Amino acid sequence: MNNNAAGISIVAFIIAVTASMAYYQFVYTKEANAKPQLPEEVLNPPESVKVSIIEGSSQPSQQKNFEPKEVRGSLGINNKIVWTNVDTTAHTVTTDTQYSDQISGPFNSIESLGIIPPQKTYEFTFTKDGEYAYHCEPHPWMTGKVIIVKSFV
Ligand SMILES: [Cu+2]
Repeated sequence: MNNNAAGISIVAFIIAVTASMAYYQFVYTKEANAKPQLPEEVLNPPESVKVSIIEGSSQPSQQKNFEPKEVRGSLGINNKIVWTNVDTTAHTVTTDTQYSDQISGPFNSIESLGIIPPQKTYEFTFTKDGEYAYHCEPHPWMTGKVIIVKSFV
């Protein structure tokens, strides 16, 4: 091997190493960061907040439907919301904004269990703070909001 060929192969080697490091940084670390590492108490909060879908909710004249209309939860404490359908009609809990949680997936009962039959519950764990407006798909006058805040413990 003459000096020229040796020089070219060293350059080729350096390019190959640089390319694989760039690949590692871009592709591998991007994938590793895709699913965030979250505290166990955020993934499985010790408490939950309860919302009732009250009797008569399928009637537009019933002003109360999701009760309470607005609920608040703290990350790591009670960022899980449980809706119980105590009406005699099936309902849904469906995001107004196509919101999909980084861990729990789409905020929409239709995605996980379909409609919520009478006496059944739907639960959703929000792993990020924010305001989440929702409604009932068959009865769009039924609206509610979940507010999730960071806990400062
Ligand atoms: Cu409904």
